[in-house]
Amino acid sequence: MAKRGGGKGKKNRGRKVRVDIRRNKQTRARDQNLTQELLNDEIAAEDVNASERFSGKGQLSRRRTVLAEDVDDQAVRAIDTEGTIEGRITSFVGLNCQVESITDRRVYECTIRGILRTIARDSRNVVVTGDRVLFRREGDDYQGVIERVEPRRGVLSRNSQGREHIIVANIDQVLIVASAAEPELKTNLIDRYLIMAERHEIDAVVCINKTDLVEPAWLQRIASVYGAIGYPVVLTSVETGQGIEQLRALLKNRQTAISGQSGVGKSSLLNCVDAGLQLETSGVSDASNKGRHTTRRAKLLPLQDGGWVADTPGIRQFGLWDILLEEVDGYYIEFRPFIRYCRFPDCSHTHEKGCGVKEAMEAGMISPRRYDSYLRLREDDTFLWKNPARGQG
Ligand SMILES: Nc1nc2c(ncn2[C@@H]2O[C@H](COP(=O)(O)OP(=O)(O)O)[C@@H](O)[C@H]2O)c(=O)[nH]1
Ligand SMILES: [Mg+2]
Ligand SMILES: [Zn+2]
Repeated sequence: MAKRGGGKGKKNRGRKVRVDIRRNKQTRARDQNLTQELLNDEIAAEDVNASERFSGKGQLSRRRTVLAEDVDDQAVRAIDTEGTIEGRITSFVGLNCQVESITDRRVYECTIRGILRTIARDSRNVVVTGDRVLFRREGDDYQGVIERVEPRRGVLSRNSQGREHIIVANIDQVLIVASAAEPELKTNLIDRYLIMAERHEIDAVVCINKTDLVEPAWLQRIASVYGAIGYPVVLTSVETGQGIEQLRALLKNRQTAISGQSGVGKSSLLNCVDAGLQLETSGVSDASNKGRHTTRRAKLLPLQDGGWVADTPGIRQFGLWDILLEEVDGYYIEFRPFIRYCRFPDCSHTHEKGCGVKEAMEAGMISPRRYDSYLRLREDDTFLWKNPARGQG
């Protein structure tokens, strides 16, 4: 980590940062600040000429002082911000990004400053959908170059061949869409999305669509489980219009990632919320794109009333990034108050005697359905990715 420079400088003023220059990508720790890594890499890239970089000389390690500045208490590349525009990445078209200007919502076609690409620790995460960036207008029309990526928060990522792939950044909330029927209601899937949201510390809203196809009392019972835990629940139907107004209010002025199985009605719902979107429905585009590269990239759709929605890939392609088996109990948020009553500190809440979670379930304080979902999750290893860097063998 960077050391703070002398305390004299005012906040957000340039400061000197001493950093290690290292090119060994294998040894990076998970918790290291991404931006700081970017900075480290940038110095390395500036320091090493091209022939060295491609000669495969292996690890390079030395120290150097560079200029950085603080944004939200994170160090970012110091640039001359004069003449730059604040924007938000809404999508990728080939190698170009579409960037929506924050001030006037105009869309610019931007390339990425070469240095940002060269330095990237992981070429897939240089710039991601949802990123806040500073870009400079260049050329005619609405074209520009991205100069800097601001620190990310609320990141959704997945495991792709053992490495983190960020799907979308700066998400305020995840809207988890399920359908009451056709396809049948899969609450275990809702639970998995909830775990993902908890892991990434992003708010979650549960939406159960196609209420017109089922008996209301049955659905109420299931939905109330999530309401009782503390998640907002909205029951919707594109057919009857139920819940659409409520959904529209939930999405307004927020950056929302939409998750859920193909065919549950995500596109139909969004079309109802904002008629300007005109998304393809019938789950056709989801199905035909399965496994294609394009589906990995989320796209931000600006809403007329303010805010954005990001369509994200289905959970089957969505190996959860970096969740350990022994952490899962904490992501079932209603288990948390009871874990401390377990007799064994490493209680798995499956077979142990004196288990606080099981006792709470038996006393009616935890839903048996949620407890069962927890058990099933523990059995399904494929769902969890074991990060070797965190000592899981
Ligand atoms: N009965 C009923 N069908 C719906 C509802 N919402 C969507 N559908 C249908 O479900 C199918 C899949 O919808 P789509 O929006 O493409 O789902 P997506 O794959 O999640 O985007 C389409 O045939 C829709 O007409 C609803 O509320 N009720
Ligand atoms: Mg769709
Ligand atoms: Zn226990």
